Amino acid sequence: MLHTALRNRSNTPLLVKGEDVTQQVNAELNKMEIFVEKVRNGQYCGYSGKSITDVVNIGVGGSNLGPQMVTEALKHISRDKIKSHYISNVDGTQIAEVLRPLDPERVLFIVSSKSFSTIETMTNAKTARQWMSSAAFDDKSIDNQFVAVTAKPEKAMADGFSENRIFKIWDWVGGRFSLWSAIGLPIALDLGFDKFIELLEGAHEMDQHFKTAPLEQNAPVIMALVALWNTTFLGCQSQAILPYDQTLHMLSAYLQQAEMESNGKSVSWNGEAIDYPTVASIWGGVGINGQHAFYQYLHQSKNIIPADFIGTVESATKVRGHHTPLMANFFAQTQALMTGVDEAQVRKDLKAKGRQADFINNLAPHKVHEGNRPTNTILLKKLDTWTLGSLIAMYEHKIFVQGILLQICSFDQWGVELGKGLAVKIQNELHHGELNTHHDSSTQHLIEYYQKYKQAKSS
Ligand code: G6Q
Repeated sequence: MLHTALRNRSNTPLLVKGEDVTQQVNAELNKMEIFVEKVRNGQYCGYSGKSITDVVNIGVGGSNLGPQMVTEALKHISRDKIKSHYISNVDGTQIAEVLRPLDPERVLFIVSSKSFSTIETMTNAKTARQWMSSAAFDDKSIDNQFVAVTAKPEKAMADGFSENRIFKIWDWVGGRFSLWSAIGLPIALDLGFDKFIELLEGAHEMDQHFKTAPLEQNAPVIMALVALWNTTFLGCQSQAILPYDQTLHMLSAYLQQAEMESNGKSVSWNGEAIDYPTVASIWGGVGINGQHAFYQYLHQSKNIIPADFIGTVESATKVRGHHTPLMANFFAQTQALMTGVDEAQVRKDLKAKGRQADFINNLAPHKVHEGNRPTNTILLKKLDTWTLGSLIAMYEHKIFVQGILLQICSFDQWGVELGKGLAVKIQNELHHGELNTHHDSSTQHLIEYYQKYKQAKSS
């Protein structure tokens, strides 16, 4: 995978099958820039001649999580010229809720799909089109309000997108590594093209670091080795991502896909079964909220959960009196997880508070924290476009190094195909009210129940 070519800001030529992809990337970036400027300047209008105020990205997985995580993280620098919205779920509730407050005269839809065949995305795109048609009364006039991002332009064209409304990505861009390409169009529309470039520059800087820094100072390499140690050697089965910065509230969801889809494998790149654990399951959430929810488990459960703590020296939004208590918790939690507190100390503290012996005997074992729970601390000066680009790129390279160490292919995702294929067949059955008998009895009965009650409801 060549996602680093998407942010190759030094413009060094990079040949793929004899073609310089840097030129292709730059050409597409130019096309994006012109489009973004037009939309943000109010020159690109909806069917009634009004400027665009809202952008709705329709896409799922890699065509959703990156742009959404980034626009959420950089809300504080968005001047709100354009508001971004995301539709990923085929559950109609999401599209209904997203579209409800929007004005069809001022919305731009981005249909974002590398394959341009993902059923969820195509279904949502069709519904968006119907919503627009019923408002505009003229199907042709709404064309401008739909653009596509895809590696299959011919499919988008067959769906009615003209060439100037198609932004290209390439087969060599993996979905979960694609936010640096035209998949990042919602980011550029939301923040402005110059900010999008800053994001790419931050990532490029990390690419250079990864390429040139000695191994013992190389952040992605160190992160990968620590992860390998914790998971493969110490047997830790999950890993928490705990940002102490509200801007990063979607980071764990983003990394969950990036790490788990890349390295959640059980055969080597030669196709041989492997007998060691690969990547831990990734989860997490904003640190402070976690403290009042699941940190109990981090501190005292029998399972050891390594965690990445990510904080900032300077707050993204200056609200007096908030950053100090936030960061005090940040430092306190990693200290507590590392040092813990033994029974002798617990007893001493209780005694100093004047507690009686019986009380101390009963309570002491419950207050013991074993400590020695591994954490990585990433302390950023400030969360801005550049640092965010660097941070994401660091995790991308960590994933790559981990894949190499584990001898697995980080860039495929066969595990998502089986269920997808079955869903197509079952959707057909549900559609026609039929039931094939090839299912296992559990699935068979569930579908029967669904069909029976659905029919009863509609009769
Ligand atoms: C990412 C995965 C996956 C993919 C989605 C959407 O690496 O392959 O999350 O991005 O399935 O695919 P399309 O972009 O083709 O619709």
